[in-house]
Order: sequence, then structure tokens, then C-alpha cells
Amino acid sequence: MRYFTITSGLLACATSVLGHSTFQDMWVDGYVFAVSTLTVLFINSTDSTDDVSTCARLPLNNNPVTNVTSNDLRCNAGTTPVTPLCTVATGGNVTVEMHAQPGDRDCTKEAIGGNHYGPVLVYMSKVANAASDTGSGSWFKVAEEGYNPTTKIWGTDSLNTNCGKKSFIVPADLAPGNYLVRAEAIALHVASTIGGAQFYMTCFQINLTGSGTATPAGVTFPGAYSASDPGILINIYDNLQSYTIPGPAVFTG
Ligand SMILES: *[C@@H]1O[C@H](CO)[C@@H](O)[C@H](O)[C@H]1NC(C)=O
Ligand SMILES: *[C@@H]1O[C@H](CO)[C@@H](O)[C@H](O)[C@H]1NC(C)=O
Ligand SMILES: *[C@@H]1O[C@H](CO)[C@@H](O)[C@H](O)[C@H]1NC(C)=O
Ligand SMILES: *[C@@H]1O[C@H](CO)[C@@H](O)[C@H](O)[C@H]1NC(C)=O
Ligand SMILES: [Cu+2]
Repeated sequence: MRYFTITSGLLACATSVLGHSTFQDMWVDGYVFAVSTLTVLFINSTDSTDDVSTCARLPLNNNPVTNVTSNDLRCNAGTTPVTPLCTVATGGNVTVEMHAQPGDRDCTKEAIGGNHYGPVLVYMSKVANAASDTGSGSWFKVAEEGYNPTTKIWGTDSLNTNCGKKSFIVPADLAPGNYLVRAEAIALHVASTIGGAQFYMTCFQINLTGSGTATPAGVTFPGAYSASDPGILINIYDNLQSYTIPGPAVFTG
């Protein structure tokens, strides 16, 4: 494991609002492909000379988007494309990782704390060029974890248990090419009024390799969510017996 510290002076800019968080890192089959604003992290246990790659469009800060009709819902507020793509093979095991502060991957701290309970979702969008696309196209869902009324475990609880990590298998039959991967956590602690739900998302730019042909239908952002969806306008403290995860069904291939 190697850390490349760009500058620690920027730490002063890190917001300290309790519970706010950012998906910062992406692992592919157990290897980190990088990134945070402060520290470029590189882990490949079998090759310590590999290039550092930064394919995350890191949000400007860890504040949530709260307006479901805003274009910010695509890839977070104020983000712009970055140059690198992460190479991912169809059928690969991709992990996205959330933490509260930029570059702070300390597993003793909650990935998303402050009672920010809610679902965790991952979408993909096939694009012509992941290093320039705005995310205005069609998104299909590849993973989700909502709420289990028996265990009372939310998707965000699982993030906290797993040091911020959420893994999913890229459907093996997807057509190769450039994609955006949109990792999202939705915090519902104050979601009992319209506009209360907090959406935390990061887009990663990938180049998918493989020989599949599937191009699943999808949804758009904004458009996929309504402020009054049952999984968005909700009092989670009301002895929940079920939970409806926002967005479309997961495409499993
Ligand atoms: C994907 O990788 C994670 C992290 O290494 C692991 O915990 C998980 O079991 C893997 N999933 C599958 C389906 O192999
Ligand atoms: C990690 O290094 C090994 C050995 O060089 C290489 O085969 C593998 O492709 C690398 N993994 C990634 C994700 O770059
Ligand atoms: C939400 O975003 C839409 C589209 O940009 C905008 O028209 C609307 O004023 C925003 N609502 C709030 C409360 O900011
Ligand atoms: C994506 O991967 C394919 C297959 O390896 C390669 O031919 C292509 O040049 C890559 N595209 C980009 C933009 O990296
Ligand atoms: Cu919050």
C-alpha cells in the first residue's frame, strides 16, 4: 500500500458537518484504482510499480444534493470530468468506497455517520466518452441495498460495517465500451418532509472490456426520482415494516 500525499494544507477546507460523506475510491477485483483530493491511494498487492489512476469525479465537498429535479443529481454539484478511465472487465468485482472526509480511509470512523440511514445504490450509463460525458443519458441500476425490517440494517449500516465499501459484480453480458458508474447513498434521517432526503453520489469513469452485447434500458437523472417517492419521502422512525428502494429494478444480466 502506498499513499501519495498531494497536499495536507487542503485539509483545512474539509467540511466537518457530521455525517456528510463522499464516495471516493474504486476497487476492481480487490485493487484500488485510486483517489481523493488530498491523497492518491494506490494498492496492488502484486505489483507495486503500477500507475496511479484517478477516474473519480470527486465532488467539491461532502454536502448532499437535495433537489431531485436538478442536474446535480447526475454526478453531484460542480463536478467536471477527469482525464483517466479505470479499466474494468465485464463480470468483474467492483467496489466503491465512501468516507466522510477527503482521503480519510480510517475504518474506525463511520463511513457515513450522524444517523444518516438509507439505501445504497449503484448505476451505470453507457456513454461514447466517459472522460467528457455529462451523465445526461440513460442509467441502469446494477446494485442496491435498502432496508431489512428483520435485522433493521440499512444499506448505509452495511457501508459502516464494511469500512465504506460496497461491492457489485458488473453484469457479464454488458456490451464493452465507456461507462459512467454512479455510486449513491441516500440519507433519510430527516426525510419525512419534501426535500429532506439527502443524496450523496460520485461518478467514476470506466472503460469496460469484454465481449457482451447487452445494452439495458434505463432511467435519467433527473427524472428517475420524485420528491414524493415512497423511498424518498418517508419517516424512517415509524416502525418500518418495508422499504421501497428508489429507482428501477436492478439489471442482473
Ligand atoms: C467482491 O469483492 C469483495 C471485496 O474483496 C468481496 O468481499 C466480495 O465477496 C466479492 N464479491 C464476489 C461476488 O465475489
Ligand atoms: C496488479 O498487478 C498484477 C501484477 O503485475 C497485474 O497482473 C494486475 O493486472 C494488476 N491489477 C490491476 C487492477 O491493475
Ligand atoms: C431544483 O432544481 C430545479 C432545476 O434546476 C430548479 O428549477 C428548482 O428551482 C430547484 N429547486 C430548489 C428548491 O432549489
Ligand atoms: C477501452 O478498452 C479497449 C479494449 O481494451 C481499448 O481498445 C480501447 O482503446 C479503450 N478505450 C479507452 C478510451 O481507453
Ligand atoms: Cu446530512
